[in-house]
Amino acid sequence: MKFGERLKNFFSGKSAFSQELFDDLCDLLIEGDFGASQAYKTTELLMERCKKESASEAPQKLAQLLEEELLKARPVPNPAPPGKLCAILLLGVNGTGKTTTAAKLGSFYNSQYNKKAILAAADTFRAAAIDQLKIHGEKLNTRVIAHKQGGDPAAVVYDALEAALSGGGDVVIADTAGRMHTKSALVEELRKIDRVVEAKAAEACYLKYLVLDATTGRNAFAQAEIFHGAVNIDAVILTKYDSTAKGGVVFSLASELGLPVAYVCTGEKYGDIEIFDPNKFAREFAGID
Ligand SMILES: Nc1nc2c(ncn2[C@@H]2O[C@H](COP(=O)(O)OP(=O)(O)OP(=O)(O)O)[C@@H](O)[C@H]2O)c(=O)[nH]1
Ligand SMILES: [Mg+2]
Repeated sequence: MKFGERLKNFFSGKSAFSQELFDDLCDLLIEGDFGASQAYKTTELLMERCKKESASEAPQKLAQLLEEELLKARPVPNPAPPGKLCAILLLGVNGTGKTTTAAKLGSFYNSQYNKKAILAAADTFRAAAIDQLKIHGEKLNTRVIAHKQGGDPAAVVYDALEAALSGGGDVVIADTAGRMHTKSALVEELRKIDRVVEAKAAEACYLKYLVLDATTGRNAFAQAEIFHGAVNIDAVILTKYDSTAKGGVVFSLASELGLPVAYVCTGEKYGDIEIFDPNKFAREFAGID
């Protein structure tokens, strides 16, 4: 059952508003991956509103409130300004869906933005990572720039940018490693890639997306804090929002870190990616519609 169904059932089973109802709602929001402080804050706000306004409209009010939380995030930067080279880094811990998302984005940029993609295999850490990206490249008929396993990821990104700048493509999408020997090594590596892009493609539209697995709940928020602290993230891509994911983490990413969601992925196929719609998401989460 999608989380929205649960909120919908919760509201439809209530006829009067009581302290107990708000306590239960708060618990439910926490269960929905809201995070405790965010859940308390939202419940308080909702209580205030219900006092002032017609209580029978409360479910709609909740959707409105959630929508407002989402709109607190910085706006998502234009992902594909016409005539400009785009450089995209996909970051995130292992298994969140970076490699799959790199392929999906390559195909998306091609079909939706009319930009030709080059995929950069900057995850040189894991043995199969390079081949995994190459297979996607073959299926999508998209060029993949790769070095050997254990190579310097920043050099891979450099070569991919070089290829794009010399006319080979309009967007470089770099898959990065989700894991290193130590966390500080990973952060250093990401910062180095960051410096290469800044230097090599200063004019480019440069976007760093953090790929988060929606099924990991509050853990995703902790990952966002770490990555955002290490290299400023522009926006989040939420993957695996297709099974039992609750999605509440999106609201605290917005209100506590100011991070917007750019895309949502809902499956393993190349077409399973769409631009995030905050209004639709808030309404679904709140069980409205
Ligand atoms: N259901 C579903 N599965 C997904 C989605 N995105 C990725 N996956 C699956 O999640 C698994 C991990 O995906 P990868 O793209 O390899 O993840 P990664 O972040 O590159 O992993 P590492 O390279 O190990 O760090 C694969 O089995 C993908 O098919 C999604 O949106 N929905
Ligand atoms: Mg990968």
